[in-house]
Formats: sequence, C-alpha cells, structure tokens
Amino acid sequence: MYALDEKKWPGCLYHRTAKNDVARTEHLTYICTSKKEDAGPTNNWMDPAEAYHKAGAYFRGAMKGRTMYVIPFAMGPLGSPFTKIGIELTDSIYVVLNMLIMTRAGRDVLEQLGESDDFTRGLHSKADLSLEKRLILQFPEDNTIWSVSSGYGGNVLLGKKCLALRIASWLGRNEGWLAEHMLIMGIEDPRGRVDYIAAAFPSACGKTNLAMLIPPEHFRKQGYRVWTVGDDIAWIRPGEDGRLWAVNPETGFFGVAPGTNAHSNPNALAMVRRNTIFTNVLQTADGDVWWEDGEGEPPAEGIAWDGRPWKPGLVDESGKPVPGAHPNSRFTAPASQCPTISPEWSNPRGVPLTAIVFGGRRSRLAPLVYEAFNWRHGVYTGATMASEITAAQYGKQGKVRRDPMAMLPFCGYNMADYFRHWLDFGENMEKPPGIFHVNWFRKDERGNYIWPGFGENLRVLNWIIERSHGRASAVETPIGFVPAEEGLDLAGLEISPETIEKLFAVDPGDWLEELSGHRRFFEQFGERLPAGIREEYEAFSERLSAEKVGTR
Ligand code: SAT
Ligand code: MN
Repeated sequence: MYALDEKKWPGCLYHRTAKNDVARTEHLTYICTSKKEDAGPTNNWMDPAEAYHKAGAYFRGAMKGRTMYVIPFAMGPLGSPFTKIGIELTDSIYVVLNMLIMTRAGRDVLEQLGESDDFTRGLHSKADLSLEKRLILQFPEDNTIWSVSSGYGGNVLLGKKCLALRIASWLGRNEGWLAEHMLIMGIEDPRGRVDYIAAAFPSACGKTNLAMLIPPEHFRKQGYRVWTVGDDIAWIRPGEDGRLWAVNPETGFFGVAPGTNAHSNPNALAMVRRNTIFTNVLQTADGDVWWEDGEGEPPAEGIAWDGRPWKPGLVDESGKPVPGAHPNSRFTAPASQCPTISPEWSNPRGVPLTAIVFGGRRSRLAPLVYEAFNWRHGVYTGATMASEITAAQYGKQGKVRRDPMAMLPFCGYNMADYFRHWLDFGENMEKPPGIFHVNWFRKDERGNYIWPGFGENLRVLNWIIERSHGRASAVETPIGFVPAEEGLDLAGLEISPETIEKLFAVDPGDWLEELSGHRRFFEQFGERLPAGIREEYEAFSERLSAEKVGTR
C-alpha cells in the first residue's frame, strides 16, 4: 500500500490488487449447508466437510512468515438489538485498514462480547491469490466464513457481503428480520419532516449516488434535503409501533470510483478527500490519483490499475481505449465524512421506513416508476427484478440477469424460502410500507438514456413518498400504479411530453415476454416456490391478457 500526497490527499492510501482479483468471484463463492436444498438452486453449494477439507489444504501454511491480524468487529451500533459481532483473522493489512473504516472494530467489541460465543467466525488468507485456490465459503449452520486466495473487497472484508448479507440473511430468517442489499436515505420536506426509504439495486447501479443525492434547484429552493444513512446494506426489523425500522450495519462506503464526479456525486467527492483508501484507480508518481469520468483532466502520465505505465489516449492492439482506473476500482471512506450523513445514521433504533424500492438497469420494458398493489405483489415485484450486468459482476456486460431483490449473489439460503420469509414478514405487519419499482436507465431507439437521472431522481422519490402518504395520484396498469399525468412534479425540468409518454409506457407485448422469463426463473425452485408467488404470477398473467392498451 502507498501513502498519497499528504497535502492533496491527507490520510489517504493507495492499493493495487492482483490482476485476476478485481471483483467478487461469484463462481467461487459457496453456501455450505448440510443439505444441498437449503442452499437452493441459485447458490453454489458445497458439503461443509468437503469445504473445510478443501479450503483447509489451501490455508495450511498460507500465513507462514506473514503477520496475522485479529479483527473483532461489530455490524451495527454497539448495544443495538440489530447488532451482530464477528471476528476476522487475516494476513492482509489492506483488510485491516478497510475493516477499520467499514465496521466498528476494536476493544469495545470484545468487551461487549464478553464470554459469549455468539459471533461470526471469519478466517481469511491471501494465500497465493490464485484463482485455482480461491474459495469464498459461508457456513451458516456454523456461523463461519472462510475466504482464501483473494485480496478484493467483497471477497475479503468479511463483515460486508459474507456476514452482513449471506450469514445475516440466514440469521434474519431464523430470528424474524431481513438482511437486504439496500441503501437507506432520508428525504426531508420543507416542513422538516423526514421520510426514510430503503432501496435495492444490484452492484454498480448507482446506490451510492442515489443515497447521496443533491436535490435539484427547484426542490432545494423549497427547502428539501436528502440525508444519507447507508449505501449498500440494510438490516430491517418490525418495530413496536407496527412500522419497519432499518439500520445500516456498516460505518463506511466502499464505492465505485469511475463515474464519480461533481455532477454525479459531489458529496462522495467531498467525502473521499481524506482518510480514504483507493483501490485500483490510476496512480501518479507524485502521489495523486485519478479515474475515468471523474474530476479534472487526466494526468500527463500515470501508473494504471494493473501497474503498467499509462498515458491519456492509450489504446490496445485492437485500438480500444485502455482505462487508467479499473471499471470496478473503489474508494473506501468513513461514513462520518459524508457531508449529507444523517444525524440518525448510527441510532441504535434505526430509522422508520416509509417505502421500499426495487430497481435495476432495464434499457427497455420497465417504466420510470410504479407502485405494487400491496405487500404480496411487492414481494413478487422484488422477486422478479432483473438488471443488465455491470463491471461489479463477472459475466457478459449488458446481458440481463434476474436478480431478485438484488440478492442473487448474497442470499445465504434457498431463495424460494427467502421469498416465503418476505411474504410471511408482511402478513403480521400493521403498517407495511409501500413497495415500488424504479428504472432510471430506460433508453430510446437510438440508445440514449431518456431520464436525466442523478438529482432529478428526487422527483420520483417524492412521488413515492407522497403516494405512501396517500396524496399523489396514480393510474392503474397491469404491472402496478404509475403516476397520473401531473402526478410527478416536473417543474423546472426540460422534458418533452413524448419523452414522458415513453418513460411511463407499459407495453403488454414486452411484458408478456417478460412474464415467460419470470416463469423460467421460478421453475428451478420446483415445489419449494411459495404459493403466494405462484398466485401472483397467475394474477399478473391474467391482468396482462385482459389488457388492450397498456399506457396511461
Ligand atoms: O462486493 S463488494 O463489496 O466488493 C462491492 C459490490 O459488488 O457491491
Ligand atoms: Mn453492493
């Protein structure tokens, strides 16, 4: 790890991973349960005994001559009913420094734990960093995580995806709560009333930007403010008042650097000015960093993420531009440095949720926003989420993959049981929040995005909040309620009526095709798929066939 220029980047460090180790490796990630069916068809499964044996061989002697660090850490504020404790053993100083930003780590945690053995056991070694010996293993029955031969973020910061999502989703099912891949944000209206929203999007779909959104002029003038609570993970529990309450179990942001600029996310830029770790961005000899689609001109020369010399305009043999920063390069920054961090962000009670939002990248099909008819239909909407693949996942970029609740790579048990847990969860709730679906990424025939996105997304969130309080008007379509004309506040935005029409179009033909995708996805769960999901599928199919024209 390198220290960056103290004047320009006080307290900041640079780190470069191995070239084969730049994103989570989902194909090497396993849920290790005694019964294969408990991991379900969407997870890789390995028998626990075999997994311990196989990884044990890779771990044997792997830390020889290295320093082993012991990291006691808490996910969630200490003393909160939400909080879970973990201990990670690692031979990577990069892991230690990141965990110190991303989690509450240190002596307090050990004191809180006392004699109890109720903690997640995490073991990590970089070993030889080879793909052949890389395994990311979750043992939910043993509350244990083993990760070997990687040094990349989500593979090795065991508090994050491994504990706070995979293991926690399992614990949540047993204990009656939800561990979700969701940002949490507060929207304050001119009267000072704050509504909190939790929103699930797959990795690299703009969760960090949305959580730190700056209201457009039109809203700022009226006194609207946005508060950031979390950008990646939400733990959600029913409160005594019948509402749902959520905490962000993390204490930092591990965000994608490329594309972070003064337009997309000025708050993130301000946040990463100090005490931040940069991974795989472009580095310069004089201790500066840069990334594509960031701020300022690229430096005249630098060292690319892969350690090779880099210059602006560099192309490969086929003439393709060579980026200086890896598309999945990251910053790790303390949440407390975010200018919009919510005063409630580490409240042990969490924050009450007004609405739950699902979203993905769909160039076609999904309108800008729609509201599910009720909780059960909302669960169906989340269960059928899909998104085009980004640089955060291994696979062909741009291809649509089904990613229920953005949890496909993170659900620590059979996804059919996860759907059932969600359905049951809503049964006993007095005041279930509304469930919505958004798509900022719709394109026109020429492939251009038709919604400006970024700060303007507040207009959509505002409709969601108004709707949740029974105020905004909507029109019923087969997929749910879309804003009525005049429903969405578009004041001060230059957007043509035709574009609006396109943004909200619901094409029954496209949706019928989508429906067969739902069926194919659900088939893999066989008998285990809950009846509630089946019934929603049938109801949706009927609504679609009854529909002649689908737009408002
Ligand atoms: O999994 S990471 O924590 O590295 C980031 C992500 O994919 O969301
Ligand atoms: Mn994520």
